[in-house]
Amino acid sequence: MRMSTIRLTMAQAIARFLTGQKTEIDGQVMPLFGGVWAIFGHGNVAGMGEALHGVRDTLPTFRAHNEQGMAHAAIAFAKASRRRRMMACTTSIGPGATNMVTAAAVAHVNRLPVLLLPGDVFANRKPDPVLQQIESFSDGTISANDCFKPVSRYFDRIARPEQIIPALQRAMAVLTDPADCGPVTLALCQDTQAEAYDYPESFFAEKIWTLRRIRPDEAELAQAVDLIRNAKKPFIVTGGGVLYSGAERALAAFVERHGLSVGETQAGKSSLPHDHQANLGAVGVTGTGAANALAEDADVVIAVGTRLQDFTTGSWALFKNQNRRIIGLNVQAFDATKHNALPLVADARVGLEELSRALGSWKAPESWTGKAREDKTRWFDTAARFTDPTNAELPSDAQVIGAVQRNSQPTDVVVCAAGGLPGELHKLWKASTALGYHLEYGYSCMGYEIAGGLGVKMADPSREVIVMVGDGSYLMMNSELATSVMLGQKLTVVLLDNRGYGCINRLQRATGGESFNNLLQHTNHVTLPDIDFAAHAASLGALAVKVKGIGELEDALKKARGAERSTVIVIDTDPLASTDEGGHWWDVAVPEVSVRDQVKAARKDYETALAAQRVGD
Ligand SMILES: Cc1ncc(C[n+]2csc(CCOP(=O)(O)OP(=O)(O)O)c2C)c(N)n1
Ligand SMILES: [Mg+2]
Repeated sequence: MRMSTIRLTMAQAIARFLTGQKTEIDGQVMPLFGGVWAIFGHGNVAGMGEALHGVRDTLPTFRAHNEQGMAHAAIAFAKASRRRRMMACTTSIGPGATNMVTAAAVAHVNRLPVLLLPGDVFANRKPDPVLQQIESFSDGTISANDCFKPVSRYFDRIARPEQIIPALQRAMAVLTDPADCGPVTLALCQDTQAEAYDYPESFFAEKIWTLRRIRPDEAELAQAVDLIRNAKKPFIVTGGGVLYSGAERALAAFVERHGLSVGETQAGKSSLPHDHQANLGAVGVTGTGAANALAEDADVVIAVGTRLQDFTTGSWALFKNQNRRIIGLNVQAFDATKHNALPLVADARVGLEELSRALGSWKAPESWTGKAREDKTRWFDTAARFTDPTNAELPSDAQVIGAVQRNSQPTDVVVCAAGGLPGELHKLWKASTALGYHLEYGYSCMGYEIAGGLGVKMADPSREVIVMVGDGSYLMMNSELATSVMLGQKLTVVLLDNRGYGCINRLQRATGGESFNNLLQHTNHVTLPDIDFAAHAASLGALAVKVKGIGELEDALKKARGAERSTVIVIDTDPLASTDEGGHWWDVAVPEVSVRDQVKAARKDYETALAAQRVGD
């Protein structure tokens, strides 16, 4: 019997294949791909453009203004969907494609799924060099899209239409695998997109993807249980993997039953409500005094679903107890074995449930648990000093955060990525519900904020999305604000204008440097910029207002909540203030020789601090 086939172009085959991919969430089957972001040009308009038009009723196409921005939106959509839904992005060849490389790195670092479909040069090479084609003098297989290779979990170049069959199957394997999850790039040669092939019908059959929950290995589980049972000072670090696994309830049950306390990474924040007694808040460089006090002393650190990046580990100087061991509960062995950790390779939810079953009625010592609770109460009092209302003309970031918090609902989502705000939010923001705190702090990519906020809103339009962004990040990328207005996806953007790169200026000072090239006043300039951000935002179609002080900010936030359209609230802030309670040393290399005395002094302090850094254990 002959296999039944359908004759399609390669691009039509991709579009059709994507419509067949489904996901099951809470018993409900829905499209796995929430849509395709597209900016057309040569290299995708004729091929992918025609194909996407053909499926527009089942797989919507969204037009953005910047390829990096649209990919940020796609990535944020996936993060806010706990990686259970995702989006694809298609670009023209050359600059359209390479504009997306930074976003690919964002998805790579944060382990988030996104399907990138940049156009590529002609497979037949006949018109070479086409407009925007780079030319290697030594390698005929290289195109600009090779830039995606180090920042993709899977990369392929499609030069024949039938190659899309194994390539898409491999793509799906990576996009839906909890351990290998990340960006997939399929570079689509322009002529091949338009070439037809007799594809087997079976290739387009509906496929329902469910979350694969890896169960722990028995020997690893037994070792982990043994270690925890003998712990006197156990401590949990909760990362993004807890949210991607939907393990919040399992985590709460685990800590309640065994009397444990939790410190949250940026990606893991909101996996327990802020007022859960076991939740000590942020841990690490931007951690709370309460979480860091325990982390420093802990003898067993149970690291759940975290990459243990330097902000979490205080550049590996935070966990000071000389006898401490780490248990790496992670779906990915690469993460589970970091720093000589005892690996417990498993899905977070299943791993916590099985650990708990095996631990039985074991509980952490009362004295240790009680200390944590006291530390937490003290920290909340300390934090309030920084977030309480003020009449100051130039409020601090923390005071703005306090105002936003007072005017938010438990289901709101706060979105941020770079600048001084992420550290302040990590320490001070009180997240009540899972996914209510959306920080891109793996790549901390300036420009993610507004575009990311758009993706978060599209993932769950029922939640209010509050984007907090610095003037620097806003200037770097704001164009998807216009897209949010165009799509009717309302955002509230709070823009903190401290007239420059405030956090880097502070870091520069802390490492002995002179204020130089960060705040606008310290730059080479003929005219000191005085940017009217409200006018700028209004020109993109948003509602916009400039407020003076915290009182006016609170009024504007109330108004923004009732608004239908994206609203930008601009407030001038103090570039020098930050929350100096809590926190931990961070390894930033200070020059060994310098003519500046301040640098010499900073170097001395740096060398002292380095002594506490643990190498490999
Ligand atoms: C794309 C990108 N470029 C550079 C950096 C390094 N960087 C981190 S924060 C920052 C300044 C951010 O300025 P702003 O958004 O105004 O926030 P502020 O520091 O003033 O709070 C810079 C340059 C980065 N994270 N991302
Ligand atoms: Mg700034």
